[in-house]
Amino acid sequence: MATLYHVPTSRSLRVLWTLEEIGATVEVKSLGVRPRLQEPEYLAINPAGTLPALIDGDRAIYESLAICEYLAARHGSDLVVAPDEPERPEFVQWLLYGEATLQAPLSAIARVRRIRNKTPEMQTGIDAVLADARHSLSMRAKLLEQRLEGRDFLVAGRMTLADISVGYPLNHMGKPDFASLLGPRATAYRERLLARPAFQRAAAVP
Ligand SMILES: N[C@@H](CCC(=O)N[C@@H](CS)C(=O)NCC(=O)O)C(=O)O
Repeated sequence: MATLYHVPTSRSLRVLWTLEEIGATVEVKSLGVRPRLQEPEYLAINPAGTLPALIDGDRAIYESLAICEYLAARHGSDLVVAPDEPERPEFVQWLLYGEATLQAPLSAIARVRRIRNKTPEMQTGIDAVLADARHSLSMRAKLLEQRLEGRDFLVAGRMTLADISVGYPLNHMGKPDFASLLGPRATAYRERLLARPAFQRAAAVP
């Protein structure tokens, strides 16, 4: 059985959510909340020190969405939009949007906030970087708002990995400073995704 390296609220949540949606399981190794970059044991699994990682026999996969795709495709799940379906290009676009476009400024904000308290002398510069990332996030969220007009899901008229991809950053946008950047459709979409029993079960994994 494949092994998933997991930390609650990290991107391994996407993988657990995928597994819950398709009713499949893997062995889950939870690493707690300590920084992985300093743990030689985990660096032997993934030299980059990032989460998640999936080990399946001789195969190691380190990108959360690649892991989701691998597991969903292996189970023949329709969470994957197949190459011969009309909305396959949109599927790939929204799959990548969730990580590369929407999550990127959120990760930048989290990273800069972590160093802010340690470097008070850099306060002005740091505030400028945060404001820039927040502006970027608000612009990027507009694309999502537009896409959701007349749609419950992002592509193919059904729940797919694209929704799981985008659902991950949306989950982190619940606090008022981020929630105010989402339009009404994205807000309702976020609530629908997070209310799914599969998401709830995945988020409860310690
Ligand atoms: N694009 C990668 C990003 C992986 C990533 O940056 N994961 C974060 C946790 S969500 C991480 O491990 N950061 C380094 C650390 O916390 O030590 C993916 O989707 O898996």
